[in-house]
Amino acid sequence: MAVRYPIRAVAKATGLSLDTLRAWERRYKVVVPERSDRGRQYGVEDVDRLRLLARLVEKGHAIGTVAALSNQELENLLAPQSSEESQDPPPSRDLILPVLAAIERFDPASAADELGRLGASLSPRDLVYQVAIPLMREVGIRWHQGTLAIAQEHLISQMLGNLLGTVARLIRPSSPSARMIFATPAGELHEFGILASAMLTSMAGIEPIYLGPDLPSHEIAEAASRSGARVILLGITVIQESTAGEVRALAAAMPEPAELWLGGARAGELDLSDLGRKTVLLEDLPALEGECRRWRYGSW
Ligand code: B12
Repeated sequence: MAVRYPIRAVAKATGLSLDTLRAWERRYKVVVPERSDRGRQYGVEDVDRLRLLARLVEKGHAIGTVAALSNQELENLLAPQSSEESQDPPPSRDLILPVLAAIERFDPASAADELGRLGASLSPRDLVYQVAIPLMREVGIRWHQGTLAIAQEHLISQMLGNLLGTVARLIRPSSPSARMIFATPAGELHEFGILASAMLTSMAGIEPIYLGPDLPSHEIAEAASRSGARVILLGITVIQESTAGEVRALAAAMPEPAELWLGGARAGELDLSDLGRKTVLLEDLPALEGECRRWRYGSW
């Protein structure tokens, strides 16, 4: 079944307001979504096209002049002039500084307001790459320097977790083609990698079933059986005595034909050679996005 997204999810994924989306469709027929009793239903290709248009308009092109171009022509217009520009823009510290300042002065309400503002104005992908990752990195540095207390780290972890969770729910596709379980093994508390992963896969039309951190293998396997998930994705940031055993037990207990995907700073240290399962080791988050594209254009 083709993946379909409701208009709110498309607004979130493209950064366009509901009014702009409706106006562009009415005036310029930029995309023609299907209609159902749940309202407009957009395909993945509609979302891709709207993202291209949104980026061009942000760069100063008038929608009236680009609306009729093919996707290839839109991509050509966006093509970087130099190879340096072809990378994602480096995260701007300006975005996260107000959040950090509020946390430093123990002002959770302002920090939550700032994060909420960023969540509302950025695309989910930018929220991951431009806010969540740099923010937690900076928190880590300050925590190690002793300028941020553990309580402040917990505060920001909690807020960021809530924000990413809310956005992941908002952009959940209305008719996903597959389900994926997100968890960390028992003893692993670092959860931002799997939260970020859940957001990125949601944008590829996969329904995330987010179980969260620190789960025994039999619970994860049971959830996969009952939900019919095609992939179990585990985040591994620290290696503990139990980690390899938990992964092994999960591989033995999980249902056929589900795949086991692993990512995170220490995942590469596990021996995955004889798990008797299809396993995918993800180098980083862009690699996960690549695997999701394999899913999107492949034959799952
Ligand atoms: C927040 C944090 C915590 C929080 C976690 C809260 C939460 N809800 O997640 C708490 C306080 C619980 C915690 C506890 C501990 N932590 Co800690 N923690 C961090 C911190 C500050 C940020 C980690 C983070 O979330 N970053 C944001 C994520 C998105 O980025 P990332 O982890 O760098 O991951 C990148 C990639 O690896 C990849 N990725 C990550 N996960 C995944 C998953 C998939 C599927 C994919 C595809 C990619 C991917 O994407 C990210 C972007 O590139 C880091 C320091 C730092 N600056 O990184 C230490 C750090 C990760 N912690 C560390 C340690 C040692 C611990 C503790 C053992 C206690 C301690 N001595 O401090 C405990 C262990 C807890 C446990 N049993 O799991 C070490 C790990 C060293 C190591 N790799 O062995 C670090 C690096 C700090 C350090 N330099 O010592 N921690």
